[in-house]
Amino acid sequence: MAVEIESPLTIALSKGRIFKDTLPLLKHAGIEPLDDPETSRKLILDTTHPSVKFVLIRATDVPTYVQWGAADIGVAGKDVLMEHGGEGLYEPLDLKIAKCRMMVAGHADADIGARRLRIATKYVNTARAFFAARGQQVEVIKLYGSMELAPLVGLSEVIVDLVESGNTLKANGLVPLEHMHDISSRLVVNKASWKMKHATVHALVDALRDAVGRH
Ligand code: PRT
Ligand code: MG
Repeated sequence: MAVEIESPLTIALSKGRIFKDTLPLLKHAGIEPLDDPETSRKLILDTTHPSVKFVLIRATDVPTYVQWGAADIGVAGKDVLMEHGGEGLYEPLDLKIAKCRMMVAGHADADIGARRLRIATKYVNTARAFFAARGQQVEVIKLYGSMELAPLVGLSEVIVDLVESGNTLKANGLVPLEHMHDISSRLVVNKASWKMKHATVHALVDALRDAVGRH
């Protein structure tokens, strides 16, 4: 089901699991990269389609590139999209890849209902919104990585993080305490591109929807 491309398209992807899992879906739409991003140092990859390019960026930067129109389309985790806020983006398709759960985690005896519960996370907006929705006052501490360390050294009582197998929590003596959100990766489209490149974008969304259904 090769897509008819009438307008040039830039697609923002992050290396690692999102790239790996998006590739077969894009292949179904007739689009394949000409370089392997794991071995190439290029940040812009040509594809089998002369007017389609991939830009390789940090997972958390994907919504920003698409919001500002530096990429027409991108693939980003729902965790990243919730934290970004989704301004300037349409989110037409759940690609059902890179699935995990966003959870509150900590020591098994942590009191998650405590007044002014201290939470360490890179998802500060999402964590604040979650606890505000049930009227619980919390203190949120922004971290950029290795959240599991925070309860071990007393930086926070709990963390908000992504959990897949649970092995990372377990290895650090922590347990999941509460499920917050199911996470998967979504196709996002710049709002102007959605209108100006209507035929091409819609053809690609349709082809990817078809690919998701088959995978
Ligand atoms: O790694 P980098 O700092 O460059 O950025 P990133 O971590 O945002 O990117 P990447 O590629 O690691 O993740 C991209 C997206 O994959 C995330 O935004 C999620 O939507 C999705 N995803 C799915 C995950 C996981 N599963 C996952 N398990 N992202 C991260 N993890 C981490 C989690 O943070 C924790 O440290 O894996 C660990 C837990 O895994 P388990 O299996 O031990 O539970
Ligand atoms: Mg990572």
